[in-house]
Amino acid sequence: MKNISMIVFLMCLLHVANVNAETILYSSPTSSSSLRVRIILQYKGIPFSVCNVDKEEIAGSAYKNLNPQGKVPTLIIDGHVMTQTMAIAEYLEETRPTCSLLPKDAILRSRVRQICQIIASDIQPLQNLAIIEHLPAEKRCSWAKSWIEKGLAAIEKIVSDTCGPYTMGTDFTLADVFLYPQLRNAHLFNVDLNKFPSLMKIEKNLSTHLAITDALDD
Ligand SMILES: N[C@@H](CCC(=O)N[C@@H](CS)C(=O)NCC(=O)O)C(=O)O
Repeated sequence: MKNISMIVFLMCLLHVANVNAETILYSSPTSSSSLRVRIILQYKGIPFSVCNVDKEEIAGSAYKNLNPQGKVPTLIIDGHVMTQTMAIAEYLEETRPTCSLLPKDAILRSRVRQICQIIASDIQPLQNLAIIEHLPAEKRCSWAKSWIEKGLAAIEKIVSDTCGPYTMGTDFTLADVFLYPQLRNAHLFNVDLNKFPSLMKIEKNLSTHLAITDALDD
């Protein structure tokens, strides 16, 4: 792992010198939020290196200098430190518009953001391990499963009139980027995806998408 204190020091120097630096993603192999950013970086062909941080490192003060919330992912790019996957996704979309992940149509763009928000704001936080650890052990799985099912049921309805191979038809979008990692978590918590036929079909297509297979290997 790269030394986090050293990275923070270098970031300060680079910020002062306004110099572009290596792109580094602080990530965790089990984190669905980290996987979202790995997929985007792969899809847009942005070279990056991954620093996997474990639970203790995430909670440590050196890492919190990078990410004050003590969460993954954290992206270091263009000499800046970025956190929160939606903010990172929007920044990458604005600064690297080729291989766009947002539809040109405003309504579809709003649908994409709707799905991303359902996942990032209303599903993932409620099944984040750091949160469910506050529940008695025997209740954790059913709690996470129930919130994932509620969120996926809404997304299944939303995509009913747009879905093709992917959530918005033939184009791979941020909605797919956010959906795939969430479906991976759904499996972990024994959610029966047969209840969501569109999402099952989309997941099958996403599982062979190069950006996703490469991101899973990072
Ligand atoms: N809304 C944040 C969520 C980040 C998040 O919850 N990350 C999880 C892993 S998927 C984490 O770091 N959990 C550790 C903790 O919450 O202490 C984002 O989109 O980046």
